[in-house]
Amino acid sequence: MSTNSAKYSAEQLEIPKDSRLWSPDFLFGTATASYQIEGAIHEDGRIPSIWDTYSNTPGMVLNGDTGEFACDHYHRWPQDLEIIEELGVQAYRLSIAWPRVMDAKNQPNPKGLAFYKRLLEALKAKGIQAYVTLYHWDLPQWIEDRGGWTNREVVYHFAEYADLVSREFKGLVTAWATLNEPWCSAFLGYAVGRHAPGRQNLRYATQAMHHLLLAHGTAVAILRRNDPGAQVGIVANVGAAVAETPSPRDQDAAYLFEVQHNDWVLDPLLKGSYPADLWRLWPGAEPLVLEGDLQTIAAPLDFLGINYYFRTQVKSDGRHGFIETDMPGVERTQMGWEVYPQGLARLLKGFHANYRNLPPIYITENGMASDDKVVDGRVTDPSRISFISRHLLAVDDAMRHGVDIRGYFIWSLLDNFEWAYGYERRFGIVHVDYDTQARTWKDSGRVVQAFMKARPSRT
Ligand code: IFM
Repeated sequence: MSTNSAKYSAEQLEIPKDSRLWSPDFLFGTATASYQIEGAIHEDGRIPSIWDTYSNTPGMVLNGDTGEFACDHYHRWPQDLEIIEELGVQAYRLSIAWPRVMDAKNQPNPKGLAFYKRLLEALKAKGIQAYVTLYHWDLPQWIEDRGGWTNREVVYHFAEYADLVSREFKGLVTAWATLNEPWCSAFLGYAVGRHAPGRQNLRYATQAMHHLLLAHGTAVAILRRNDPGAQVGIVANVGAAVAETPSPRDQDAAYLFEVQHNDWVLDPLLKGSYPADLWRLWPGAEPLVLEGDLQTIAAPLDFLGINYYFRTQVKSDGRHGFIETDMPGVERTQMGWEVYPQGLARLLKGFHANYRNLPPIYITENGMASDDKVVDGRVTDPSRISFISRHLLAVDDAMRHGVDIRGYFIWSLLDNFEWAYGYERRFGIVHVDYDTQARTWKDSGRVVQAFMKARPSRT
């Protein structure tokens, strides 16, 4: 039995009283993704995804972990939704597993669709808004066998998928995000092979990015047509860089890092062109772009989701690129990532200044991993409370400088399958014991709950 008598209060987040974060119009939520939590990979007609293949390939994922069981959310979702309700946040960001809702001929799988229908209806009944991502990295393996994101044909398959789910779930979704973090899908998946499908060719990566963005733009029109009451957007991960020295070459290296991580995705979406400096970094790696593609990609958005985690120090590689360098002594998370909330504020202000048509922003992911343990029914995670607090202050800072930010989602609701790092890295505000599937609230979850309780409710 727990002897946890700790007290939690909203003040622990140290949000100034005049901050918009206190307003009930500012949306708070928490986020997950299908492959990271669902498990049940062989049930109800789900077909294999690239992450099943990748994680079952020896040496690809730490400790040989796979998403086979994960948090068993496929069976335990009612309990998990109760946790979200108890947390008191207004929104839940989840993703649909394409290989669960369509078969290997890209035809509907009624059982898979029924799972998400039940879940979305239960969220609605609880008054929790659903922010739904179509693609959070679990590409059906049969599509990868035909070239995956490097084959333009994937755009048509994705369009069919977007059409199906937006017809099926019309009216249950507040906001659709087409893709989560296309940079990771393209660069980590196709250039460096640290994510599924584990390919290693820069030219594949740039072509994959082009098809990801084209699939996004194509889906935007479909989602709007099928579910006109929902918002439509996309989620991008962004990175902040700092140069190791003030030398012009190192400064340029830091600039190129951000071109590669941020502008590669945001420029086509918001300006309708790829950043010219990307080809200075990667000469000759331009994708094949057909007439009209960039116009499709730059379809107007209702919102832009921004995921931010850390800053990276770089220096010139002596040629036309950059290399990452160590920053001894800085505060880091269990991932080894630097804790640097100022980077989030700087990037948001920069996007606001650089993109004329920047849509309203949601911070769709922010959070940290720590090696959390349950001791006497309690998980003490002061570093996560401080992390969330400082990043909320960065959001507040950006809003005070005119950036239109509408909400903030904590990554993640639960500890889960952290891709190449398996189950060792714990991002949840709720702890998961993978042997028993017991959920234990961490102190951070309780503090967020206290903050939500202390906010005035909308009248
Ligand atoms: O767990 C991931 C998530 O799937 C995508 N954004 C980053 C998180 C932490 O690495």
